[in-house]
Amino acid sequence: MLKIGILKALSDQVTAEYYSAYLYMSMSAYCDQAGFKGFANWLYVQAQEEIAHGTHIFEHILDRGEMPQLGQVNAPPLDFAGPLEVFTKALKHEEYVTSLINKIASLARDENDHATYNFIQWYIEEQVEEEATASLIVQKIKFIGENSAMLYTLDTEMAARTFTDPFANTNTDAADA
Ligand code: OFO
Repeated sequence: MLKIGILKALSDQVTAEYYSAYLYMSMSAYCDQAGFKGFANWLYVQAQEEIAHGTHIFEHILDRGEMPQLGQVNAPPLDFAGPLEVFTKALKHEEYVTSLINKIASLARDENDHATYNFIQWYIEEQVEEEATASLIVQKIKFIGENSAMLYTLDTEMAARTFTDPFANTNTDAADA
């Protein structure tokens, strides 16, 4: 059982995580078409992570015996002015997601929902990493400036990222449980 406010907040977070995936897919598509295949890869992997984040919350709601209240996933922006704008927007987005996660933690604490409070701690840690990573990439791109050789090197480095399911060992198939 979940209190109605917590069910709503967790459900909204599923939608927010899927929007994050959509946003990163759009950014990935833009970078791909602009010739930045490494950035495109990094962002596509990020989109896969966001789907995993959303799905894990979805499963948690099911595990608590509730029906996830799935909302509409809005369309992401389709055009960007270059890698710097992409990653600046990614950082801003992650700061916004952090605020959403923090609200869930505060609500769970206020409602004495220890299970949700415990569950959301992983996301609090994750957001620290998400913001730090996006911030570092913004810094690097700013440092590179107009140097296309260095930008090419960074793009090549970003091609190395691969997807690992962060919940590979923890997911339960709630539908079969
Ligand atoms: Fe789900 O961490 Fe980014 O948004």
